[in-house]
Amino acid sequence: MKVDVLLGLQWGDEGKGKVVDVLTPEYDVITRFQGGPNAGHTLEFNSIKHVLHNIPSGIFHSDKMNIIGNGVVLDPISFKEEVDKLEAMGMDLTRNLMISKKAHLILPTHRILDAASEASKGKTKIGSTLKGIGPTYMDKTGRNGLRVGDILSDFDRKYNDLKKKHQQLLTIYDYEYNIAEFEKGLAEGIACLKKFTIIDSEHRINEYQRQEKSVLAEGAQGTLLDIDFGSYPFVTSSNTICAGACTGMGIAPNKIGEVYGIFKAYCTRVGSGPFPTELEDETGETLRKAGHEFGATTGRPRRCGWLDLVALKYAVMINGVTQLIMTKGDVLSKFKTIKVATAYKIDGVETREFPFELPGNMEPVYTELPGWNDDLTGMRSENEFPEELNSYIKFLEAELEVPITIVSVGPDREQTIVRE
Ligand code: 2SA
Ligand code: GDP
Ligand code: MG
Repeated sequence: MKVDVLLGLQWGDEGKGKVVDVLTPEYDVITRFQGGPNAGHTLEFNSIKHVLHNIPSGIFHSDKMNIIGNGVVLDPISFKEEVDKLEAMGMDLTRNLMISKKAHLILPTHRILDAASEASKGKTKIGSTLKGIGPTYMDKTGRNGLRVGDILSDFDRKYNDLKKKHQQLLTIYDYEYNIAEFEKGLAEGIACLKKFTIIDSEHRINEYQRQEKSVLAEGAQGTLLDIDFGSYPFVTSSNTICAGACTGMGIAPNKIGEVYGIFKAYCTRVGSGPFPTELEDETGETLRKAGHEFGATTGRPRRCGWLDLVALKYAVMINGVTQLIMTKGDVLSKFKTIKVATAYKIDGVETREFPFELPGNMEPVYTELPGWNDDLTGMRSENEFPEELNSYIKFLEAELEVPITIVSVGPDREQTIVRE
């Protein structure tokens, strides 16, 4: 059985957590393959909202196995906080969560390096979540990092050696920090990690395949934040695209099955960097309010804008998307007409190809479509969809050449419609 992948096609926060939770009953195993506690994946059921950062969104289904893969960067302190919260609700995570030995550890000094680097950049900062993601992946590719498997022997010595290196690196920054503050909870975090089954996850996942068990891989962030193909340098430090699922789990490309690409019916971005269809006006504010567009990890207001088909087509291409999932169409109910960017105008020349750089003087070329001015949140079947929503969906399917098979009309599990 092949591994299906669900990933974000925009700048993250498309609703991955919600939809992975909804799809989990169809799978045996749910995995995370990249990113770390920068992610905030929200899911809602029985009127309770949960936000996950490190743990796969299949965790609320106690009969399903969840795996944190080798491509993930894991902060023992943040991980323990998340485990504590879930265990306080009566869950026993040690039964259905396993962790790869090869996942890299985010250490307190990685978080300090992240903060120092961002502070040194001033106005040109990336707008990182300050979770230590960049410095941890730098240590991974620089071949200095510590991995989860390292906690099993002589961890204190390894940690202190790397900490010394980091302290030397920090001297290049004019940045004051109190290391003891950042280290609070580290020992407890490491002890918490040790409660879990730490595995050679690539062997386990391939073994699941041989046993015909189904696996769903859950992406974090989004394609436009990918380290290779996103709006560099305003990106995260991992491969958020489908290929990242192969390297982040040890799965061969020919083992990938469905690629679910998830997108919002409009666009958001949190952090710095270009955003061609951004609306820095009342319309953007209306979207932010109606869509509750605030960072699920940091609480930062998300920048909002119209749907960008140039970027979305690029994301569909890079990921080989086989099925599209559209979320938050309900948020657009506020609008009489809805705009969609179908091209960019750069120096007077129109292009439909996502360019190397997104220059400040570029203008999106919009197509305007009629809005639906109808509350979608109570709808449970596509037969109830207003004609204008059907037209919007048809327009997107024709442009993207991939079917939209799931439409989400609210944050709750129940507010999910599978199209026939
Ligand atoms: P980092 O921390 O080094 O990965 O930041 C680099 C850029 O990646 C962006 N990024 C995100 N964008 C959207 N959502 C993310 N998760 C949180 C959420 C974000 C939050 O679910 O809302 O709470 O602010 C996420 N994580 C990283 C980040 O904004 C930088 O632009
Ligand atoms: P993720 O990072 O992709 O998992 O997304 P986030 O959890 O960061 O952000 C998505 C937000 O939209 C969360 O607050 C979800 O509860 C919410 N959400 C998901 N799908 C829908 C939807 O179809 N409609 C509305 N109104 N909210 C949604
Ligand atoms: Mg999020």
